[in-house]
Amino acid sequence: MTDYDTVSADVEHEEEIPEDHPRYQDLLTRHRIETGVEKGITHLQGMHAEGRGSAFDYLLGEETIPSADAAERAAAAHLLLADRPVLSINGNVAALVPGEMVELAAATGADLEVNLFNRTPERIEAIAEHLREHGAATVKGLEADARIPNLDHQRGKVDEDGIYAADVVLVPLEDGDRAEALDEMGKTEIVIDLNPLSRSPRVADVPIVDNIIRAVPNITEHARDLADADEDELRGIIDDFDQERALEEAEVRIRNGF
Ligand code: PTJ
Repeated sequence: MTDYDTVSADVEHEEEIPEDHPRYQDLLTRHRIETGVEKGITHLQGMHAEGRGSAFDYLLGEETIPSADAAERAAAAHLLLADRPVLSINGNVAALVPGEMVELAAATGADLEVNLFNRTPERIEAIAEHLREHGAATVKGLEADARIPNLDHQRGKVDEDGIYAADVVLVPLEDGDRAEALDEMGKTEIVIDLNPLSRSPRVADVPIVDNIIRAVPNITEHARDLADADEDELRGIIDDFDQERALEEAEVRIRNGF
């Protein structure tokens, strides 16, 4: 028996998970989602979503593959060039990377907006408060004074001066219907999703097939690196990025392991 066998799935604090555990990232992710559910931030369905993601991440080797890194650099370029960039936050995102999303917003001048598939006033407020505790000065999504066209009432609720007016939107772990509806609104969409066959990354201008816990800090790092880049350089990075190829490379890696 290794020491790892003594690591329980229901540790109380994430610091108890040994960082050298071979499945450290998976245990950490699972723990954060469970805590999110307990706090009323994450919906129970978020656990199913996490399980699906975890299986794909295992097949990817739990690492950022080169095509995902290129997508993360293109995402940073889009966010820096945008007039009104918005980072969309759901219950899984809030549980997994609250502070990291606040940092990305600061590095790119983006707004944070809570946008839920299973929308209730209690969850919206709990997530907004959680983000504030992690340093967010302003959180959008509470007004909900506009609607995404062609999406049913609850799921289509957005802020008029947030996602509705945004030119570039980062939508991690997104439901396919909403990703399609945002695409139809003409938004430049950046999607983080570990399943390259899912509808959301397939409609995205920039599909990022990577675990959100690696992807978001890496986009921030690229954004900081590109902070002094001029418009031509940023446009060059965007033009060089090939979304079809990124999806294909992720699928090949998942199917073949190389
Ligand atoms: O908080 P709410 O009410 O807005 O609900 C959020 C969930 C995630 C429950 C809802 O949007 C949903 O049901 O999403 P889906 O349709 O299950 O899609 C989630 C996608 O995210 C799946 O394709 C997963 O593979 C992927 N995924 C899950 N965990 C991660 C992930 N991708 C990147 N990083 C992860 N950690």
